[in-house]
Amino acid sequence: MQIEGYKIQEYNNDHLKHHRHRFEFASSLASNIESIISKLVDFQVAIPSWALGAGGTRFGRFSGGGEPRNLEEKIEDVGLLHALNGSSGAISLHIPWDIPDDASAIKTLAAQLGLRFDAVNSNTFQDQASQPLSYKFGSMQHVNKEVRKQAIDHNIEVIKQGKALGSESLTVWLSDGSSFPGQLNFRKAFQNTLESLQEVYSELPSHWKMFVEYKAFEPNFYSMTVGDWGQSLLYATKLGRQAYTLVDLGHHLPNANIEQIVSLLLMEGKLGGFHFNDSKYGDDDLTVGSIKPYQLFLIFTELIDGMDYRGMNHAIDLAWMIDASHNIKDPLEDLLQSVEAILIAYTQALLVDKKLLEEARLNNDVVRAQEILQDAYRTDVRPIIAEARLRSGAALNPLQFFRQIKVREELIKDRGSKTVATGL
Ligand code: LRH
Ligand code: MN
Repeated sequence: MQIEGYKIQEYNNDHLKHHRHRFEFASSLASNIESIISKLVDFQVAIPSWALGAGGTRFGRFSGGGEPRNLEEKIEDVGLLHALNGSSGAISLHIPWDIPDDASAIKTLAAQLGLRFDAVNSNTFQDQASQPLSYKFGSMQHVNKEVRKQAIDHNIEVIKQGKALGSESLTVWLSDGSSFPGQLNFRKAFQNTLESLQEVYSELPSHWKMFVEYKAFEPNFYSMTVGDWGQSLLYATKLGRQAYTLVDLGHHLPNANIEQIVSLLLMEGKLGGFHFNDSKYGDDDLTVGSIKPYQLFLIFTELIDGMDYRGMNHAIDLAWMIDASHNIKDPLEDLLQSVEAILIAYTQALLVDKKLLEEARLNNDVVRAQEILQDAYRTDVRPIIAEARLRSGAALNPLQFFRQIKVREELIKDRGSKTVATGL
């Protein structure tokens, strides 16, 4: 399903007067409104190919119908999101869930929809039917060299797939670890994993990045072999300049100070990117900003501070990706809400008066520092984001327009109510 540009224009025209009124006020709150809007227009979030259908848990999966049946339809759905919000201009594929039959045809289709390919993801956390050796006891950490070689070969194959699509980065998330004390020699598991990652790293094209994604627990529940930011940083540092850590917001132990982790990883020049989502307990993969929007704002304040400290380009020097699972919401509506929450946190953080904040810190004026932060956080920046969308030809309110033109109903008519997308 494609949305004609003129339909979006018509919708925007019907809502222009109301928007102008709200934008006029919002823009009066920011001294640097034009630079904020151009940053928003450039800021693109990658959509995970594995989250375009309903997600589930071991207890159940409830499909809403009209799910993409193949990679082409997944790319069409991301194209639809991008037409609606102008900020979803990339897709992140998971191999083997999304192996293209014809990479150049897929690349052309994506380009026609204004999409590029962000990081490709390997998968050594499931046994594929054709796979000779099992990953039951891990992949790159495995005591058996043949299993490690199988995982290495898979990651090298994923790089090959990515190159054919124009991707320039590989995300390695390893489910490796142990579930019982005594099960694993932690040192050997680390050394096997590092040695295996080094073999994959040596196959990276010179301009590619490798993202080492850490996770505190699940599917192992005693130790994870890439269990926290420190371990991921150790791997990325030992691997070399093309290796970085990847921060999935749901992969931390309760109450971890993620904004401090982000600040230090940026300081070290070893932060590669994000998997945005939200959670209350574990790796819940909920809608971004739906549970802890203030934490997301604080993370973006550290991101902007750290990226400006290093002279990094906000739009392209980090990988902005969503990694969520839609158990009860419409996947496309959930993704529209997530992209909006990311842009809101980014815009609020851009409103923080960094000079005044630093002054308050130097005077140990804790109250003033909090007031400066929360003044920005308590600013309704949605009209500013809507203005950025208006200027990039997208819909003033993507979710409202998505429902108004009955996208899900159309997709169910086209694809049926029982289709199931590959993914989690
Ligand atoms: C692991 C993870 C990883 C993906 C998977 C779909 O929890 O976050 O990024 O490979 O989800
Ligand atoms: Mn992730």
